[in-house]
Amino acid sequence: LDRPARTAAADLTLRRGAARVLLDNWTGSGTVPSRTLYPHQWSWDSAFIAIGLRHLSARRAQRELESLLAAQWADGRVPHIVFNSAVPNGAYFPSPDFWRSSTAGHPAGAPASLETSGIVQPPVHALAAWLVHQADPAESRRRGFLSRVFPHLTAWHAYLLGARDLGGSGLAAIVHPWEPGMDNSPCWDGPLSRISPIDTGSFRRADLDHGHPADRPTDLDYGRYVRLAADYRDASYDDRAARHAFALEDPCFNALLTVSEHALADIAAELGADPAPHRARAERLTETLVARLWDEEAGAFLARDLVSDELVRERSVAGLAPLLVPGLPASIVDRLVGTLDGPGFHADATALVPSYDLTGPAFDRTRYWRGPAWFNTAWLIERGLRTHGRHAHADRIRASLLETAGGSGFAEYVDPTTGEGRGARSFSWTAALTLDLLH
Ligand code: 9YW
Repeated sequence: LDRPARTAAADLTLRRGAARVLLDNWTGSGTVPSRTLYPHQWSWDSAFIAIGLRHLSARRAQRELESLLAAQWADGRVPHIVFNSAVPNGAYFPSPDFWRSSTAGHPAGAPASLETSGIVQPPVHALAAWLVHQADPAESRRRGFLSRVFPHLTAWHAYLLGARDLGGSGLAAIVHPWEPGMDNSPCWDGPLSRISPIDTGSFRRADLDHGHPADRPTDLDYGRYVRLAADYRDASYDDRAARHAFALEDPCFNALLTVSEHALADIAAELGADPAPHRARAERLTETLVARLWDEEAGAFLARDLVSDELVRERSVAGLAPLLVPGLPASIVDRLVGTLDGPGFHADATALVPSYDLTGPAFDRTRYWRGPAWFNTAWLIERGLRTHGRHAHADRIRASLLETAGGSGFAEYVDPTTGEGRGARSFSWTAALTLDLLH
């Protein structure tokens, strides 16, 4: 990975290319992850997109987060998809007529004026809001950005640590494989095997119009995803009434919640409010994350299955993401860095981190979250390494991310065994996080 330093001209070309993707994927109030595959607004995509967009237009980055938070439900949940009503129903499955958010009249209180999904994605939003503010504090204060988003963000975290603390441990649980943002990760294979799939003839997979079947989740996966989502919907998205046959504490989801809670403390201080409760909560989350999900033998954090109350013995990039957490014990940081450098996660062809253990039984170099390396997780690990002063290691990931993003036309993800781009191109978070690392 000893490559010549990048030139200023190469950086300029890359910056222009990334900006082009974000301009093309902007809809007027938010950004689609991909014009073809994902033509609506996705929750954690928007947070990553705002983090890059702030370098082009702080105002547009603010609007990205504001439009997402405008779809927040009364119970505090931020939906994983906000549907664009101008896009035909068949362009993405499951569509609004599946989720029925605006018509259900359920206790969770979805907005009546727009259509959303009923599940969530990882809480990167407070971190994104704080970074967006910092890009242009004067513009942020002029628009009252932080004071407007702060109540939404605190309600979001209260939902996750209230209704979604299904294990009663102080961590948030995910109730669907789409919620951690890594839908077909091998970590869910065991817990999902208990779910009887809905007949795949009863719905049409729009994703296969754009993605290659070998790169995408299988029909069996989809049958189970649809079953779980339909059951949750039929329980009116009420976390107390729902049976939740699939419920896990995911390390990446909870690490992002912890980092975002630290961001809420920073935001509170900026607004003249008391940061202490947020700081204390972030510290409690850190301790609980370690106590519940750290596994010394694996050298990684593992997901905890709340149905069996056992750790899922599969290593994925989600278990390395807690490197982001500032207060992590030094011995755990050392172990995580060792795991990143070891045979499971060190790929010769790219410094981007594979989504799943290269030596694991389910490793598949092309199938979505079962091996391919993703740009958003590379950005998280890069940031985590810097958080703990591992700058040389972070520099290698940064260089690889920039080179691969530009060389692949801002691909959705990368084959870690060849470094080749796969999936959709002109993918928004790839472009956004490229811009962020160029700054
Ligand atoms: C889906 C939009 C989303 C990402 C997820 C990724 C995929 C599948 O696409 O989700 O249909 O929602 O797994 O992380 O947010 O880019």
